[in-house]
Amino acid sequence: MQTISEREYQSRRERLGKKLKQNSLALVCAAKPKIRSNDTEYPYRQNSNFYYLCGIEEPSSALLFIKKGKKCRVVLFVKEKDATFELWNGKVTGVKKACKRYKVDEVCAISKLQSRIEKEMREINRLYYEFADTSDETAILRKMGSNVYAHANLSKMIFKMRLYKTPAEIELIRQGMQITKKAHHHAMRMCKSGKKEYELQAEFEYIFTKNGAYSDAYTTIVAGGDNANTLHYIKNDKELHAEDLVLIDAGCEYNYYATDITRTIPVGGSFSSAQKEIYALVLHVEKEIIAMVKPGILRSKLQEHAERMLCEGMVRLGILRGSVDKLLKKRKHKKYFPHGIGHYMGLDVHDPCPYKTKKGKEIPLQAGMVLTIEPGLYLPKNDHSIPKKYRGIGIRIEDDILVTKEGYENLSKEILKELEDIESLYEGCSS
Ligand SMILES: [Mn+2]
Repeated sequence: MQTISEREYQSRRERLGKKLKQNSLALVCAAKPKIRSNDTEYPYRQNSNFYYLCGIEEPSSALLFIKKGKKCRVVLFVKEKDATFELWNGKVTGVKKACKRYKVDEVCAISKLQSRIEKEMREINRLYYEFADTSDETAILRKMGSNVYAHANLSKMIFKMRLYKTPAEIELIRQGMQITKKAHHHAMRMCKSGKKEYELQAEFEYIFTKNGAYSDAYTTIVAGGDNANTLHYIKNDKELHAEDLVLIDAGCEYNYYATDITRTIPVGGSFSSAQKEIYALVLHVEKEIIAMVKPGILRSKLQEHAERMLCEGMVRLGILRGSVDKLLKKRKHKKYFPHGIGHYMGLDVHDPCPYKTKKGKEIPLQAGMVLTIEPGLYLPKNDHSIPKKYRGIGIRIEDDILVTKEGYENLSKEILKELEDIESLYEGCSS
């Protein structure tokens, strides 16, 4: 299994250190465990920014950057060895081992963080930390620095670094994609009239876990028929009907990297002619937009073009009436395609990297970025302005695209989406 090398984490920390102003402190902390109820916790998930800088999965850890003049020192704080804690919760790395394992300037016990910050702040006049961070460690820093120093939101600086994926990161996304592919194809085979949506959800969770994916990258959406017209439908508790489509938006998180794939398939194994018409339109638009991806292009151009093509298609099918230009101007098409054409993806499924510069200028796509392309059409059952045969159809098709120097690479191209391929997958499976 490929992971990110210690050398790569070190170079990320060095790059961040160079961005900090002189005489400053920057603190990035591990995520705080979250209580589910009483004394049970949600499964722990590391803070993506902290993980990006060191790959450490343990809570109660922190990175302190101390920049004096041009020199930046990185101190790692970890939980100290504690036999009682470890009896219940498993081994922790501890200071001694962390010293050997991580290429930082110094390793200290997390219990020493406060006194260390106090000491360093005698000479420091600028603080960087993640403004939204709720960890106890950041709370210490925030409290000590209140009113006295210049503050800056460290999150944004790290988000900017995360915009461009390295070959090692892309490799992890590729590995995760193999698992997500397996799960989607498995679900296509298991899909059957009379099953509950959550039964298909369970197939995804089974394949993800069985193949070593940490979890899903977001809550799986299994939306049969008209449920697909609720964009974030996650109840997944209804029965699937042979005559309906089912929209499945699901991707695993593998080694902290997300995948995000949507396929819409016929429950009964074949598309009706009305379903085919909508599907063919969405698929055509998806492919056209993917083909436009290349360095220099603006995401807003992709959005605009997708909206125009979907609007033209809807006029052709009689879903919208009037001139395409006028409909676009009045935003009439947004009723049936209300969302964005895609988003960045990485350590977070919606990677929070910047879409605009500080001055508000849109950032064009560049090699190394990863984004989803996901057009959809959502035609609610109770919308009587739509021709009857289309009512209750909701279709989205979503792939994950790497921007390359030459143009793009579709990282999920192996996950079936052609009408005939999906239908023949059912034929190949008799159960
Ligand atoms: Mn998505």
